[in-house]
Amino acid sequence: MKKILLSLACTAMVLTISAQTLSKDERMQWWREARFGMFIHWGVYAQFAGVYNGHEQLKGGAEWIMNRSKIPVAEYQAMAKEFNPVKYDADAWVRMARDAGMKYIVITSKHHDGFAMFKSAASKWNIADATPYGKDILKPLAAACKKYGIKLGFYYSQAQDWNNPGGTVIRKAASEGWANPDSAKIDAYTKEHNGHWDPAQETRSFDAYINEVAVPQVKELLTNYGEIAVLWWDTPSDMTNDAALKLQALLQLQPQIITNDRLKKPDFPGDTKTPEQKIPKLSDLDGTDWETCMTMNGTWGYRTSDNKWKSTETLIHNLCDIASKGGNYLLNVGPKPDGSFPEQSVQALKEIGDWMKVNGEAIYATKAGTIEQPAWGRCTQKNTKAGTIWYLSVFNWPADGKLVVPGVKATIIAAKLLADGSVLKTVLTGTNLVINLPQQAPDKIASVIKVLVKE
Ligand code: JFZ
Repeated sequence: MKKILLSLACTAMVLTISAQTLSKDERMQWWREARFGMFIHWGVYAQFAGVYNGHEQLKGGAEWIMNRSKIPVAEYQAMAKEFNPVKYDADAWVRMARDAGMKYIVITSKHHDGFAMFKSAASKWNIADATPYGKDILKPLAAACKKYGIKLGFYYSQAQDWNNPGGTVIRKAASEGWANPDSAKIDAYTKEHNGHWDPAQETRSFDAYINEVAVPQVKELLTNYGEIAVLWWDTPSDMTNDAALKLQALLQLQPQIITNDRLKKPDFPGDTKTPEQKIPKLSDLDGTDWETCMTMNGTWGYRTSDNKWKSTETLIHNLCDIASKGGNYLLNVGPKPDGSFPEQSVQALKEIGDWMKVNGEAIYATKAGTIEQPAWGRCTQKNTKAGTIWYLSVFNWPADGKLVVPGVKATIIAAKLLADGSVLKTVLTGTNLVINLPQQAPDKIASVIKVLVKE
């Protein structure tokens, strides 16, 4: 008996010690090498798809429709009865991410509408209990991620919750939803009620919401789905220190987990900064790990009318730009209510994947390039035993066949085209390196030149 107790105590000690001894660098290693991930925004809002009672949502992402359009709680919850994503195929989703060259997925386990995409004992407002689909979405996703070696992260809206009473609301004008004739009246009400527009949202205190919904749900998320790589908090509106401390303490359930900077500002910086819809300028960077999240069109959640799709060229150039500054790219997909990805997203993912298969070496496990923002493209680099490798991603292939790399203070050992390994002639004059290129760019979006140098 004593022996068993002793060995139990030892195991517990080893577990605690290993949790404590995971340094930030150790936790961040896979993430810093990954460089590219998939964001997924999916929930009951997909069923609205940007339209409430025939009114197109006027402003904001489609996942905000309940707040923008001031949809009453009962009406919004009735929509869950229509949510039946029979085409949901977690295995296919993860394969699409993997084939695009993405190394991790972050999915909205609960967005601001408070709808849990998992079976939850803390609130009936969840996919298993409130929809005809009746099944946990995250379970098969976790299994598929494990199968394909893709890391899985959960987005969780910890403060804003428009359906579970006691959650907070970022107040928006009713007229931003649609031309509701009652907008002025609604706005007067939300002003008096800390943003809430329906009395059903206020039948519990914020502290009680944290204790009865957020804490138990985050516990569920960190207990029932195996290893969780990322906890992606969002919109810490009216967060309290008490709530943030309680939620943060739960992260001990997953000692290797990485968190972002949106739990509560400024005292809970997390591990990563999260520039949204923009790529930071070099002068904005301070050495903190960062990840740009971005939509492929203009909305996070699915919206039928949104056709502002970014070109594959823009998406690949963004990825190169972000890698050249040492950041990660978290690119969003907003699945349809039936569980399929929009065709445009499927196509873009496929095209990015084709590029990554040839050129991924210029992205994964690279660091920011010392050659900053040349006119023709972007640069990353990697240290190897043989020297430093520069990856020059050329967006604008020079018509005269001479690529000029300015400010070079290294010895050039060899230069090659990454696509086919063909050797390129180089001439270094002062600090100007000229690389002689073939007439034709191997890739019309971005062609990578690999240069081995001694710095
Ligand atoms: C938030 C969400 O509200 C949005 O729906 C989406 O999930 C996105 C990834 O994150 O959007 C924000 C959050 C913060 C700011 C703007 C949009 N902000 O601080 O300006």
